[in-house]
Amino acid sequence: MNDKLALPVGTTLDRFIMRKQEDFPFASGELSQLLRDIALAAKIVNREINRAGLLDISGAFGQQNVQGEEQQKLDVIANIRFIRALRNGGEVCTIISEEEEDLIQTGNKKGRYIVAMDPLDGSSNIDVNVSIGTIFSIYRRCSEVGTDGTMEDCLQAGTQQIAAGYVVYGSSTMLVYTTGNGVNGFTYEPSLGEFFLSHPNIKTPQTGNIYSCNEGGSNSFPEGIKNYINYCKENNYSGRYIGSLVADFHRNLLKGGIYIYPPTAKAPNGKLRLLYEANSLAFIVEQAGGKATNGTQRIMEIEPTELHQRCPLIIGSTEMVDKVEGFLRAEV
Ligand code: AHM
Ligand code: MG
Repeated sequence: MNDKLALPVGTTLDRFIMRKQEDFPFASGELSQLLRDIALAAKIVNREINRAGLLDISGAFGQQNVQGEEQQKLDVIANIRFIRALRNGGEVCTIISEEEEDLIQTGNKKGRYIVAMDPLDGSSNIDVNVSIGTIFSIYRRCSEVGTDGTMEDCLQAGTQQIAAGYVVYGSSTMLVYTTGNGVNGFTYEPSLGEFFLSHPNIKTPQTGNIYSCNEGGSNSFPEGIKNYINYCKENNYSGRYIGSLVADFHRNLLKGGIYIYPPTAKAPNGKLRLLYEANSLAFIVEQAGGKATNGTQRIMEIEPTELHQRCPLIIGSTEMVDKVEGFLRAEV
């Protein structure tokens, strides 16, 4: 990042986005507006989450999402809020959401962007007051402006992302995003209703001593992963697993560590979704100096074939991800 782009801690997200925009005088400003729309939806969802206990709106809604998992009420609310914000903003022609089987046309045929999102990830944690998150990726459409977005627009490889980010609703709420020029994190100040730059130019440590995976499924992990986990134990690493991808990823990004969701007997392609979980976090981790792979291939180079496709995910500090790949290679 050059100095011109460095803004002081405490800068509001709006000002930050505006100042970045000034560095690109020929850009239309639509991406800046889109990022603001996402931040607005995040504030609304944050409010809903904070009210969830009080208003008793958490708990099962009696529907299942496209993966056959029970949808929580807050998932539904977050989905509606994000879609509404993106539709009202006008920059997005088509949305892919974890909560909806088909792509969603916003009706904004002039919109130049596609958004892929998991509006509320970590749904099993909603009822128990544990951190949850929103994950998003932004792509430029390849189809002609003036029409609905197409499946081809939606099935672009992660390398084509022009922005990606997440919101973690935790002990404080943070929005972390990249537009391909480093990663910046903003902390929400609820009494002012603003996100403030708190983590400028995030760089993840090259190595660490935290490993995060659901070891309950380890009997059916690939041998290379089992061996890596043994290696972590032999070296007294810390096992940390919240079961909320955003929260696990965020901790490891700041402290150094690795998150692993391998293929298992229950989930032969892993559990996580390529388009709105793996790719988004892969773009962020790479921008922060880390690495993301499915074991054999860079996540962002996987060519998607389906909207809700899953992939194994090994993501975090570069040296740790390299180590896992080494163990996996030794397996064959
Ligand atoms: P979700 O999108 O249905 O919430 O599932 C994704 C979540 C991730 O946040 C988390 O890392 C993972 O599922 C946990 O899965 P498991 O319970 O199998 O460990
Ligand atoms: Mg999810």
